Amino acid sequence: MSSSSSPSDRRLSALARHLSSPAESPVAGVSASITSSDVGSVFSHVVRAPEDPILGVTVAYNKDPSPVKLNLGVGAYRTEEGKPLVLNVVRKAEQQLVNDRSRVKEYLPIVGLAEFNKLSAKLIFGADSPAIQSNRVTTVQCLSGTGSLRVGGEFLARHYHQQIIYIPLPTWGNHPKVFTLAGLSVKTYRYYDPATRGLDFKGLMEDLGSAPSGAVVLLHACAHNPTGVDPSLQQWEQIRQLMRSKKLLPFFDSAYQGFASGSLDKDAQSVRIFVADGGECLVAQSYAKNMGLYGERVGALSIVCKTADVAGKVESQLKLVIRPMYSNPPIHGASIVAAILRDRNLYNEWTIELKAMADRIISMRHQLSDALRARGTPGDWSHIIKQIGMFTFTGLNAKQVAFMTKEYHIYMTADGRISMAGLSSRTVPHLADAIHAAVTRVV
Ligand code: PLA
Repeated sequence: MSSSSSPSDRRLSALARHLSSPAESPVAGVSASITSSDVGSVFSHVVRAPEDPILGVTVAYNKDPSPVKLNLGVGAYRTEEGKPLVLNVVRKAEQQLVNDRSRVKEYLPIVGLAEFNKLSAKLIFGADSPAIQSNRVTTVQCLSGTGSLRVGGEFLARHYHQQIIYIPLPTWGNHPKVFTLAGLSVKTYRYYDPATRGLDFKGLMEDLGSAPSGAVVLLHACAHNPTGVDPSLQQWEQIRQLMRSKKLLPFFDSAYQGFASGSLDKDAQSVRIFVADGGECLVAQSYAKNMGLYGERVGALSIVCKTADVAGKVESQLKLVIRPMYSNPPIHGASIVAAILRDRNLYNEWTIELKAMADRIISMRHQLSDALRARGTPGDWSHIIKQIGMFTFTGLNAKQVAFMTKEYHIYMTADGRISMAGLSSRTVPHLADAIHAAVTRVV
């Protein structure tokens, strides 16, 4: 990448590289033969793109007429009855908003709802965070976690000297696309060891240790997606020391605060140890999972800076990223979050509902593990209980996944990830039967 090329040139060439990567095959390429039915359209050269590897699972699921079908693809919480859940506390907050006749639908400022931003920073950094108290943090409301990552990526591409971002291998499938299209150059660091189904800590430290000084490093704050494997606190501390000594810039993706352990504070510890050393970092927060606000698209990007002066200037530039992208964010979801975070009773009620969701997921882990043991399914399945958060990274291969979808109507991503939040006591036996058949019949 030449340093003299303009940001838009860089973006186009990055996009071309991305689209020609073998992982994305069949490729949404640029040439195709024109068939007779296409003649006359200026878009006749457009090639049908493949479905998204995660959201496309839901598309396939919706087309399946089977009564026993089960969607364990996208990470969306379901109740024991298999239904989507709107939290009680969200219903209450929405009622308050509806009842308040003084509320209007005017545009929010470019950076979003001020109170939401303040409370979101407090939630992730802690109520007594010195970084917040000294105004070193700028927080802008964005379109959920994805929008926050994208705005952060675009800001870095414009204003940060090092254009390389390291993402874990594997990671959430959208990460490389978000950052590539933001204009950054994406590289990976080792994270997961399939042999132990645990963290490849040595590989991680080696790869970050040999990263160029100043590189950005994407870290999952907790409940790593898709592996469900997180560093221990001691390992986080070692990662912090290494990253600070090499001047690597941390960019935390916090999409599951409260979902890993059931505790909002515990799940924010990784972020807080980095902020406590006075250094700089970025954090993308999502309320999709922990408040069940998926479709409301509510999240925040915080950038912790060395001084209040720098933070103010950074915020002024974030506005220049956001304004031409979507002008300003939507008001409803952020108002719900602010209503809950500001009110002690609603906040407490939220933490109880959140813990109940986290506990139900943990109970699904135990039920699935017991069901496999009862069937004598070959292999070590202890990782089902050890892994953390919404997903189990089963170790099933793409052929076994395809078999389970075809024969059992169970839908999951091709990498063998299953959303534990989509399971219930009623559906565990069906999944266990399918896994048992897959590992005994498909190699
Ligand atoms: N970061 C990580 C690590 C995620 O897993 C997800 C969502 C996001 C960010 C973005 O979420 P948001 O924009 O909705 O706030 N991952 C889901 C959904 C749950 C998806 O792929 O969009 C998943 O199934 O992996």
